[in-house]
Amino acid sequence: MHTADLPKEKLVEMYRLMLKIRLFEEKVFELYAQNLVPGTIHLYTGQEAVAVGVCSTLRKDDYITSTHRGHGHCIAKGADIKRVMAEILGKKTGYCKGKGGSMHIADFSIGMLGATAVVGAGIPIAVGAGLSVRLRKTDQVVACFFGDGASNQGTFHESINMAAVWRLPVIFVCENNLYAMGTRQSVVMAIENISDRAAAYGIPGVTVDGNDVLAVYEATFAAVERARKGGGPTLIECKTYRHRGHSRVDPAKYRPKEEVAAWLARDPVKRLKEKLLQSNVVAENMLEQIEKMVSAEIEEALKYALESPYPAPEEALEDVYV
Ligand SMILES: Cc1ncc(C[n+]2csc(CCOP(=O)(O)OP(=O)(O)O)c2C)c(N)n1
Ligand SMILES: [Mg+2]
Repeated sequence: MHTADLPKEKLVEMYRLMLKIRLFEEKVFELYAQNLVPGTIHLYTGQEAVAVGVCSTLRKDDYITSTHRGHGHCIAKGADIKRVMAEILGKKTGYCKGKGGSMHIADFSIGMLGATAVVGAGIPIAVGAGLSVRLRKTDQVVACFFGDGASNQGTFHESINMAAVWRLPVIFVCENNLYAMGTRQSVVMAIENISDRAAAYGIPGVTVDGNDVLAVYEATFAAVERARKGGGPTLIECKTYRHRGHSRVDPAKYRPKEEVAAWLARDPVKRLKEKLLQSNVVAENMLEQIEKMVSAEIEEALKYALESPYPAPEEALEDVYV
């Protein structure tokens, strides 16, 4: 589907979701500054168009796998932000009863198979889910999020090869934000476009502007259609940028000021807002109303999380695999 054909409601919903991720992450950043977040956090701020563009093409029963930078993926797939917030704050009402934290959220009821702190580890899990779809003979698809750094892991190459050979319904979504922690892509890769790697496995590979939600939507829509019909996997590289450092402890001094400024000027949330206003899809006051509603939802999630109890010490070993 061409995005010009998308109904107004769908475009507005994409904006609402991107804004929800943005404001959620900004709230989490504030909370960590107040020392309310145990463990580390990796914020998705700046990359919202990828999660929303991809997940907006999926059905509820389709699957996703996520990464250490996973809050945006969860929200875009429809997770309950009260339980996400509670998990980040280590509370008993969180998705993992407060014992997994920011990097381990899963919700099978919405097809969110899980985030993982191990870089590249979600990729074989997505292929496993794709194989399960094949064995169960359904027409579900799997979208697998991972970073540029993860694409240098063996898991990336082995998993894509297997998915390609078996033509599994997996969409490999590489969020190329140019850095793996402090390491710039050009230091560790001799190629510019990670999508070039698709050719080595005989699958389609495409690079899109990952700060343009409609470009991400269009590329994913085509890949999803192909995958549902048995046409096999696609590698989609989304060029994007994280607005903040790698994790809570990183001030990101290694990034040139001009580079940061150039990417901030291409803020995906602002770009969609401008597009909606310029094309008269919505009036400014409607967007203001959406902003108010999203802010209220986040405040409600925060209240829920703050008022929830911590898990009891004697629960520490419950739900733990040994
Ligand atoms: C197997 C493994 N190696 C190293 C790390 C430490 N580590 C955590 S995040 C990260 C960088 C990941 O970069 P990328 O895949 O580009 O994702 P981004 O953080 O940019 O979203 C590294 C090296 C890890 N968690 N797991
Ligand atoms: Mg990266």
